[in-house]
Amino acid sequence: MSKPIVGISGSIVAETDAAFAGYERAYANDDYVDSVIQNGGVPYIIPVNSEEEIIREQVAHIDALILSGGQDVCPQFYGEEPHKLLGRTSLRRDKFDFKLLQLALKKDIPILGICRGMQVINVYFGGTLYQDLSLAPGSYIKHNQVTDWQVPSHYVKLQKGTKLFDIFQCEELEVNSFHHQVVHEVAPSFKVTARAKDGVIEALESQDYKFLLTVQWHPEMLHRTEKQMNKVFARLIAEARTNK
Ligand SMILES: [Mn+2]
Repeated sequence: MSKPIVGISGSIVAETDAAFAGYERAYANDDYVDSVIQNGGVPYIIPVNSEEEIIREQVAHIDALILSGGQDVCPQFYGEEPHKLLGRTSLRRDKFDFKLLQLALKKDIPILGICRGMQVINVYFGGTLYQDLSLAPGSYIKHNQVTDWQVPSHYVKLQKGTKLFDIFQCEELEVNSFHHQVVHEVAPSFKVTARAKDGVIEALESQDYKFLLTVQWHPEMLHRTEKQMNKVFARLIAEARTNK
């Protein structure tokens, strides 16, 4: 049986090396690629572009989608002015991610949103974000860890009776944390599936779509050191296989 093709939303990085300073490169972090391979899928990085017809063709070729991490979502998409603590945004990438998501939903393939990907999905479905953690009442945990990325730093509590709980089969999970924004209002038709101990929302899932899950942490960065993190990729790929 052929392996499912897992699309990974790409990003753009401007080269800092002097000879090509500012030169744009299309990329995705290699950990997404390896997480897909280690769990039985075939990874394809989907480059950012603004052509709807091209994005439609890109989606036509994938069996599952990972919306990857990255910049803050432009607050205009949830009706807010940019707060002074807003981080770097990319309007080009927002537009691409929204179109990619729209077309992937139409095809009804399994989707996993990671970090920025979770925020993109929440905003797409009508939710909002705190533009910075300091604006989230009660938050006291460091969610932007300055330790190694493959080391977990805080706990999340999983909600029973959710797909996420079904995947991990435990009530508490140690995760890494590289975000300074968090979900504020949860999009209608989504439910919270995990929270940090300070109440910060760490995972969501759709109640309408068959498999539309989001996590605020980075399971791909942990997949070698914290073996259970592979489970979320394994499930995404298993869903893609039954969908094929
Ligand atoms: Mn966190």
